Amino acid sequence: MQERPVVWIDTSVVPWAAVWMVMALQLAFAGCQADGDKNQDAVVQDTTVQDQSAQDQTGGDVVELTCLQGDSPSTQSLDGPWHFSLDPEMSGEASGWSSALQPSWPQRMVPDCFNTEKEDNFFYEGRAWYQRTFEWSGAQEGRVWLVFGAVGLRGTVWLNGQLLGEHKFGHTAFEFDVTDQLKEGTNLVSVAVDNTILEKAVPDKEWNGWWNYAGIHRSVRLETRPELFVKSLWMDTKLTTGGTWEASFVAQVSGSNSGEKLRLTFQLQPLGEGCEPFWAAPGDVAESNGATSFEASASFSDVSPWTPDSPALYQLVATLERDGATVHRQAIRTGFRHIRTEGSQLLLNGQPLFLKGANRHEMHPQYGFALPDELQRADLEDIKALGSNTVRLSHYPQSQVVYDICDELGLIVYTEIPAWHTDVAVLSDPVVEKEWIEPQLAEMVAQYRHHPSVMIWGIANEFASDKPEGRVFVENAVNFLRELDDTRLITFASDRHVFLPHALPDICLDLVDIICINEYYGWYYGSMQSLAGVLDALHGFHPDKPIVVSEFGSETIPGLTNPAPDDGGMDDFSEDFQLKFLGTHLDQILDPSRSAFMAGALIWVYADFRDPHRIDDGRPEEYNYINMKGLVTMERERKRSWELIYDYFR
Ligand code: ADA
Repeated sequence: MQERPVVWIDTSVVPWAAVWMVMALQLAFAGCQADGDKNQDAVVQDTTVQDQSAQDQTGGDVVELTCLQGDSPSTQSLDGPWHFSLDPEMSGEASGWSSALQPSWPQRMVPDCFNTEKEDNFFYEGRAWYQRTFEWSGAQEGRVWLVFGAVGLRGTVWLNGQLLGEHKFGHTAFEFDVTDQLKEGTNLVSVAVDNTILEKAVPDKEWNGWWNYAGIHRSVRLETRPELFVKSLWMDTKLTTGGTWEASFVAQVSGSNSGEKLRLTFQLQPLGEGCEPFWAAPGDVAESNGATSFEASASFSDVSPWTPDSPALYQLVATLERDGATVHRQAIRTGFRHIRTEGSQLLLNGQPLFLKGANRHEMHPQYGFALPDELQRADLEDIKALGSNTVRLSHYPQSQVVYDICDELGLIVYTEIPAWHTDVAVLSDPVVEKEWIEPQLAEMVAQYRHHPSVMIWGIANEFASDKPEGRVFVENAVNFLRELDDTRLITFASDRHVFLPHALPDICLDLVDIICINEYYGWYYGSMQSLAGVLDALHGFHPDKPIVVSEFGSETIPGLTNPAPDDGGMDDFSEDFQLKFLGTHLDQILDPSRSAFMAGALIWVYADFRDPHRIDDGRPEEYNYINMKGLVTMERERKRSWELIYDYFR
């Protein structure tokens, strides 16, 4: 994207009402301190904002808007060639790889997953190293941050031989203040990546739900920011019964401030042409656990709501001033929307809502997790083209660009942490709670709460929610999450329903806002016709909760036919069986007799993906290690079921 010069107009000089605000992209972060604290995690909000170049006050041309993609005047990308080596002996540190460049190593292009092809490390589990040098001019105002979009499963980072720290979660961003470690001239950054699956962690040894891709799989960059900057910014909105919108604004400030007078102004404006601010207010200082934040609230009556059919976006700007001078300006795109339940009804902006869509892994056979933006967009546009209004980003937080695109397209997002089949003894362990569950929930909320499309937080996927330890986990996780954000729905995807209609094993469903069940009646168990009784019985156990079928699907080899698929049996890989399976399930879910409590149908899964436990289940060998329940293949070729879903969803 052609970078545009950003022209600043200081609002303290020109009456700001006449001023077109110029937006520069600033990434908002809270940094990992450079003290090498191994468990110190960054909390990052990576925003993409519109560059609203100033309109010439003499009535000159109105500059068209461009959307900056992660670049800011002070960004230096570190994407591209990095030296790479496996480290199966775990001897890299002892061999000095953290502090000395190994120029003989081959290079790989970052963002990268190093184990995507069968001939290279496909099954590798262990440590690997990426290294590169970069030049630093030395000139900088403020602090310099080294930012990673994501490293999976875990990453440890050194700069010029100094340990910066470790980030233990594979699908969220993290960063380090490296101002004091940088040197003028050539610098060496070294990253040890580790995809060893751990016993007491999230995910744990029970995890085998998708390929254990590993690498520096999202962008790396240096960011220069003021000493004091707005690290996160968001707007929460509620629709009153009177039809007005009550909005609350929060801007969290990071960095050192020796007591000077700070002032922060919030400003709201439409996106696109004529984006004149229509509201502004000073923030009130609120100190919360040591961090300085500014808050404001206001009511609006003539704004356009964000809905899947009309995802109206606005620009929220926070201008931070110290002693009267502007020190930092942060901007995000936001929207007016309100998600809530009323008994067994799900409501969006006061209107009944039925979530229709698919689950989507951020995976591709060629790129692993490191999909280029155009492929991210292609997936989401195809899901939207189905007639979907929702996407469940299974089973981990995905790249920021995915949520940006959902904001734009009008796809409601259900996003979750990767607690997939995690042993309930692990989930209910207080150490795991503090080291793995709460930090991942906190990073997910901090980094994604500013997106209007995000409406549902998921705390886990298929665990022993029929056991007391499962209830301990859910209670703690829901309470922790609610403290961070009480404006969104909280849930988990349950598979403890299979004994319905006679009994409901799950003992945790009363703790969440909506009930989500992953069900495969007619594939793994039972008959596809038995879903109706299950849904009615589940409603009988929890009459006050909306019910969503968060997963349903069957393995399907494109082109395989069966003229007479029966009602069950997980050995029928034909497209005809998938058509019958999906159609039968949707007929029962969408039956008008259930419209008072059925609130969603999310197909498992949008695209086929690599899955280590798909083997020896009757499939032809060439389809080993592929979860084929997709509506499209791994290469995104549509199966016949795509049209079927299009007809149902339209
Ligand atoms: C579970 C799980 C999914 C996938 C699915 C399947 O519901 O949540 O990740 O593994 O089963 O394909 O069987």
